[in-house]
Amino acid sequence: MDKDKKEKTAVLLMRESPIKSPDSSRMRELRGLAEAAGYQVLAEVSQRRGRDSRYQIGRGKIEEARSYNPDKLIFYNALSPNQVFNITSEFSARVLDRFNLILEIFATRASTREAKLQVELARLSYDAPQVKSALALKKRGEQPGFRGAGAYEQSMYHDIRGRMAKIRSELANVENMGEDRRQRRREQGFDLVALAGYTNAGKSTLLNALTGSNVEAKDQPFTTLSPTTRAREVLGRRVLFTDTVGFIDDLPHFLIKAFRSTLSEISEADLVLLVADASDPPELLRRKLAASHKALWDCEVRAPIVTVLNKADRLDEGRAAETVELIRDLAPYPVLASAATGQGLGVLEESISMRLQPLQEFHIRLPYTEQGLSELSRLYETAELISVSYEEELVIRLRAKKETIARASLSGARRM
Ligand SMILES: Nc1nc2c(ncn2[C@@H]2O[C@H](COP(=O)(O)OP(=O)(O)OP(=O)(O)O)[C@@H](O)[C@H]2O)c(=O)[nH]1
Ligand SMILES: [Mg+2]
Repeated sequence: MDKDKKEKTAVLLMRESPIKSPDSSRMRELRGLAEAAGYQVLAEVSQRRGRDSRYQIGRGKIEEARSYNPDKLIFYNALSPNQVFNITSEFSARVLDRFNLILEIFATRASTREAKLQVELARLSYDAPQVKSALALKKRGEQPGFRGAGAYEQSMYHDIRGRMAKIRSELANVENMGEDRRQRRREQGFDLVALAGYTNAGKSTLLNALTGSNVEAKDQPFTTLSPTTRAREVLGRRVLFTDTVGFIDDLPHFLIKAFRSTLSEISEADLVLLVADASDPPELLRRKLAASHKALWDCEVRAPIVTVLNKADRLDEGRAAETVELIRDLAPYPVLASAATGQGLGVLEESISMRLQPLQEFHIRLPYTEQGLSELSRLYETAELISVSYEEELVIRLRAKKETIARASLSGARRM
């Protein structure tokens, strides 16, 4: 009604399963997402019932939502192309589901070329099956002898597939560059630690606390889309910490696939810090931890995982101990910490250093030449030298990563 309003408005709708106990945290999360996407939420409408094949939720509930006259109806539940069509045409309402809402947020936050391509790929992966099903509907309704029906969708579908292939190949290049970069960093003696976890858990704040950096951290979902890497020494080890995009419940697999090049910072890390918000109510904390584990599984993480129960400053000692007990099955040895106050960061460092692969001991020779000497000075930087003797050759005992030694062999290092 109000044509002068500046903010987009929305009503949120959620159909809850009648066999599960009601869970208001999901609606609260949807509200957070809607607000992060710039919507003013006019009302929340929910219903416990089985899925309605035509509208997802009951007709009366859609009418109730429409009565607020919002710009958009935003559904928690995923909508099929048919449901979108039915609701749009029968209620003259514009609809979004939670996945589209997440993509809207991602689209506004994407600042790097990589992030933009990933968002576009996710959008196309979502659109492709919709266009395909529109095509199938057209074909079914096609009259015999009437040629050309569905031609528009057909060519659109082709265009989408073509564009997806192009983006995938560009992202594959980015991923290869990432692989090379990780290789170089390991050669330089760094261990790669990824900060992963549910969105808004405090990953960026923790990166800032650990490395004294100044990455944007805000009380809203999906502040971080692109990874940031910062160095810091942890009990004598050179470590690179990488802050990454957050997880959320029910992430479609294709979204994870679209973000593969970014998520490879997690899948290829030497250690993953799984950051969780310990101040969430226990059931919600468990749900978010389970969703994070599923996402780590989807990312094919093989590295050890250290769970950080962040925001411990918000818990008293009793509740902290209770929380640790309640999530024992999901996180056997969590570290209670606060990125905001610095509490627990010393314990976290010990835990990190214990879970990193120990450096291996090597005994190598380098030629006593300018190149050999310059490699030696590099090794002072990138490894722990135990002894060096200057004989006809340089005879060196050291502890290092195997990648560092492989790199040194290019300068003539030989293992003894
Ligand atoms: N009290 C308290 N607040 C914290 C702590 N760590 C983070 N926060 C707050 O939690 C909110 C989210 O922090 P971020 O660091 O942006 O969280 P994130 O995991 O990087 O979130 P996304 O990038 O959006 O996925 C911010 O308002 C932080 O100030 C903590 O240890 N204690
Ligand atoms: Mg962040």
